Amino acid sequence: MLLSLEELTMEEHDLKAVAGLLRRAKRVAVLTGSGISAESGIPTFRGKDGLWRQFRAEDLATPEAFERDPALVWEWYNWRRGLMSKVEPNPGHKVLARWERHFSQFALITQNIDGLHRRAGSENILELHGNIWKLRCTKEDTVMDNFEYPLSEIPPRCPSCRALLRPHVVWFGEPLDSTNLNKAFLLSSTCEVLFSVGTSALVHPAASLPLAAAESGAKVVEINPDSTPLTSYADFSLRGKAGEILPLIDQYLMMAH
Ligand code: BV8
Repeated sequence: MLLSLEELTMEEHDLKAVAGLLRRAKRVAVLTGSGISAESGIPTFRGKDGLWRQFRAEDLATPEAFERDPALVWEWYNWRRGLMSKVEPNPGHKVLARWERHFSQFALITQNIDGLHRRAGSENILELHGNIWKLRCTKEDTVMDNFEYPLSEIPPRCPSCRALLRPHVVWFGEPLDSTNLNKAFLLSSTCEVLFSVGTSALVHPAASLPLAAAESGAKVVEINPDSTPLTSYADFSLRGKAGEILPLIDQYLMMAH
């Protein structure tokens, strides 16, 4: 998409203004959604390629779907694991990993379960919706790492009690871990700048975090090629791809140092 000179100037002005905010900030929070992994090659939920066979995420990422047909749900997660095991973190993930070491207080809060932030070098990550590389016993509630792809058994069973294992993720209709959620709201309400990157801002309660930041007086920066319900609340709405915009902001930020 070619920007006109005027749009480019405006865009550059916003990028420099955001870098200026960051230069003065000590407490920065970032909320990411599936859009930050799009340039790595992972389809977003609501984009044109968000379908799997004829299903939508909302059809499969539910306890009812798992109850009804655990093998089908596991085939979807196994397919997604296959995708995620073949892709790499992109420049957007890598900038956020660097910012974790650059700012004195930096919070990375993600809705994504793909593990790409950790592979990019981020260490302190709040995974609000869990992680596709962890399984949980449906009987004992024990959580175990499992990086195996493809899974040797579908649906996988607990090595100790043989009960069904489920993905250690939060499905629609399931509550988020309250400790994680409370921490995410505290970090969002006490930061000076909050970025909302690659999320359609439709899934709650994560979508309320940027609003909590705005209400607490933080500056909110949205990075998304499209507008979202958050756009009208954001101080800056940078229309573009996370893998391109985050490195540009980072360049302006580093120029001043
Ligand atoms: C709960 C894990 C309560 C699983 C996920 C009506 C109104 C409000 C809320 C509800 C409602 N009806 C139901 C609800 C609640 C529901 C909800 O919000 N539903 C939505 C659909 C309306 N929420 C829940 O059920 C939550 N739990 O509320 O519990 C409760 C309390 C007590 C007791 C019992 C229950 C649980 C929600 C968690 C669901 N799990 N994932 C898995 O992944 O398999 S959500 C799933 O969606 C992913 O985590 C994903 O990250 C997340 C959000 O979607 P996005 O990340 O935003 O992805 P999306 O495709 O939508 O958007 C991508 C964006 O990126 C787009 O804007 C696009 O333009 C942009 N983009 C594209 N390319 C790029 C880009 N941006 C930047 N760069 C690019 N290159």
